[in-house]
Amino acid sequence: MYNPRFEKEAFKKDVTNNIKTLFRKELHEANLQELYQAVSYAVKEAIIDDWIETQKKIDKEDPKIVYYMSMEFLMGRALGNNLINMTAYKEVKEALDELGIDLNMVEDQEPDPALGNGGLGRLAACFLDSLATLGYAAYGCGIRYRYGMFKQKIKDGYQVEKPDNWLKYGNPFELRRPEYAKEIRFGGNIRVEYDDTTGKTLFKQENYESVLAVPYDYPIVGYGNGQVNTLRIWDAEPIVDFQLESFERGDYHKAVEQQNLAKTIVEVLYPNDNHYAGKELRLKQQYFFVSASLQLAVDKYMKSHDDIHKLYEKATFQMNDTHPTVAVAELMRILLDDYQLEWNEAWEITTKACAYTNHTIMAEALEKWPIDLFSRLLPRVYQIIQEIDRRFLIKVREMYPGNEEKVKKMAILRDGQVKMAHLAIVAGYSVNGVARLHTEILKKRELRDFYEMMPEKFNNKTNGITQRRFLMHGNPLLADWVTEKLGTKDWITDLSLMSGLKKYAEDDVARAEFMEIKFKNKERLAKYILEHNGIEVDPRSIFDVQVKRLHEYKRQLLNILHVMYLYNQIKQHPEKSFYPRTFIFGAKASAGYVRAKEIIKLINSVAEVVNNDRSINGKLKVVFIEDYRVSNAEMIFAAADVSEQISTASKEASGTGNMKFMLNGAPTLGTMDGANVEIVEEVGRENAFIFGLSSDEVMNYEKHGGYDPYEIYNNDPDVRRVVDQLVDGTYADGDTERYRDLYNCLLKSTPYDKADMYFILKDFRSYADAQEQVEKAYRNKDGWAKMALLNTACCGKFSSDRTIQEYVDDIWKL
Ligand code: NBG
Repeated sequence: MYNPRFEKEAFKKDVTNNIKTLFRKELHEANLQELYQAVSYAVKEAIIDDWIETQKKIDKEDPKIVYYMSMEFLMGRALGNNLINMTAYKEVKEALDELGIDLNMVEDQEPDPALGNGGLGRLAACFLDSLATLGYAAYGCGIRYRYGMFKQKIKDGYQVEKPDNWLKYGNPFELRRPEYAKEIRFGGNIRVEYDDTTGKTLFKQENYESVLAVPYDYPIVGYGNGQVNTLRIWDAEPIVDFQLESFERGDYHKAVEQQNLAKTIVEVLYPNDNHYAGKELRLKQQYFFVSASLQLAVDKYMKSHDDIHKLYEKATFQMNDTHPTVAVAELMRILLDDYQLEWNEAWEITTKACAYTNHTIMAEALEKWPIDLFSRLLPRVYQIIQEIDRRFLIKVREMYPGNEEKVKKMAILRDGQVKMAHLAIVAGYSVNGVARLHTEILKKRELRDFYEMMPEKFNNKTNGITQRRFLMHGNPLLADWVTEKLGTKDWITDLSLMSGLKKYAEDDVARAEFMEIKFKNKERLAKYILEHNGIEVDPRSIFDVQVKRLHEYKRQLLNILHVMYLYNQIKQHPEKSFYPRTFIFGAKASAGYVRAKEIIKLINSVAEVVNNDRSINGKLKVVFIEDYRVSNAEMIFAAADVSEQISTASKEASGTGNMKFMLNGAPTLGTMDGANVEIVEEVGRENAFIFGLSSDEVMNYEKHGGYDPYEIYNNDPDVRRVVDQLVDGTYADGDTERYRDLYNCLLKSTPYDKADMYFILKDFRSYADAQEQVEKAYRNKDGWAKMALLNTACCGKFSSDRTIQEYVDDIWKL
């Protein structure tokens, strides 16, 4: 794709000019941050033309538009990615080289836009990349948080959270769009009025507070196709400027209130992954961006169409988990109150325009808002939900006469709560899970009643990831190798072509090249670890990696207990040969999640002891990488030998990190959970290390009240030893209480939780066995190279391009 703006001389001139106009400096006086800004503005200029063209094309062709509604977009850095997708990375790198500027160092100046927690937010970002690359018209709709995911520091082994002021230097890629601002109203009361002339009943909100939602647009560049879509995220501003004028009018109080509401509403991303905290401000955030996005979408539609009844032919709203599901009631409100439609008309449009994706079966993640809070904050929306519920329950009773159990289980409003998932399913035209196993569990268990009543709505869309960021950008050496071996770059937009690499698994030279690339990536990571952790790790050791949010169900505790076990083994049997291993962790714990933070401390304590024990000759190293985020993730995936995907079976809806490791040639060590099942199906069981209870076994134990961990503790001396080491002071400078809670949660039931509810001790032995298999396999250089290479070769299914095409074909029908 040719773009004259990227011609070397032109680009160099642009950058030099930008330094001048932005900073009143000459090039050689600019610091790295200033260079980053200057380069980014130059790239933005190149994007803008395509952005305008894309809008024109959309206006002309009038396609159906996807609105991907999400509280989170974990975008990661934009500069490098935009260059790659504009197919200008190499040219720009060279141009900057000629100016004596290192593009990598410039890229490192960009703060990671971290407007998301983990997999759910990153999936949204991958989807936007794929939508643009496949040439579909799509908007991401979200919130422009002032502070994104906190920055993690490790102090004395403990996590400390620091605010992420990502907008400190401004964002060169964003565009403020005040002309699209919308008013959003909260609270007050609803006055019902009868309009004599039209014969309609009107619902007027009074005594409300309101804020102005102002959108910022970010370009989403498709790969090599000139398509530039938009991520539209909303900022809040006070409606009345906090000015003397209102002070004089006696509105001082109101002006202050509005100022405060505007300031707080978009202040910060809630740092909970897979966990619902029920905070009022969070509900405000949800309604705020949903209402603004819907109002604008309807406006846009009405600008070029006259029949609101056909809205669903041109717009579809995909709700990313329950977080934006207030959308169905808000769309109803707009249609009923602003467009004066009858209920049935509004309902037909809504139920043909909204679709819902479920991302978890973790009970604590399900959003259920207390009715008193909900109705106070959103009085009109609540009335509408009451009516949706009333009509729905009539249907339930029709279908299951006399079965009040069903009514209880399926109601949207029940037990003083608004059940958002139920609302989404009742009003959505599609309900999908994110991996085959997850969707089956939804159908058979969690959402069974809904599935039985409306099976046609349910479908699976196995997650995917973008190879543009996670191979091309994160692992350029391997990307070039793939291109050379396949003799084409087409895999960049068609990952199924990777299967063409399979034949190289039998080729000595290719295998050696593949492992040489892995080694270089391990050296790159080792350098990063030395710089950031002060720990020296040997790139020849096995890099065994678990990076993801910290959560009990993801079982980082199982991993570290196993490291403790290995350490015991090495100490007990110094004569036995042991292949050197580096265990690498990276994880943020939600700020209020005490046990998760204890696990981080434990990992760091074990690291401290193990890394400083000279008697083991560096055979074992443990590294906790601080502030795990998209930018360092790219480097970590590229360097991994082993991908730890060890969640308790049935708990991880899909996982997407698992796919990024696979793409980069790291075999999975995991349970049969989430998308691991499909990964194993693609690569073959012999090219993965599978262990542990199956999801059926886990769910069966759960049904019967759990299992007795003492049985294992009493019979397996290795397990007993590591569990006891939690409370004998080994990893706590003699303090026997520091990890008492972790000890207790493994062994003792409480009125709230079963003992070892994540089956850590139950799975320990089979995990240790699988780890032994890993070591054995790694010793066989050829065998390992083949396995690693086959993982890369078999990852074709896991491109988000494939996932998005399935959404397009089966759900959105674009
Ligand atoms: C997460 C799941 C992951 C899944 C991502 C993306 C939530 C609520 N769910 O397993 O835990 O990969 O969603 O679908 O964050």
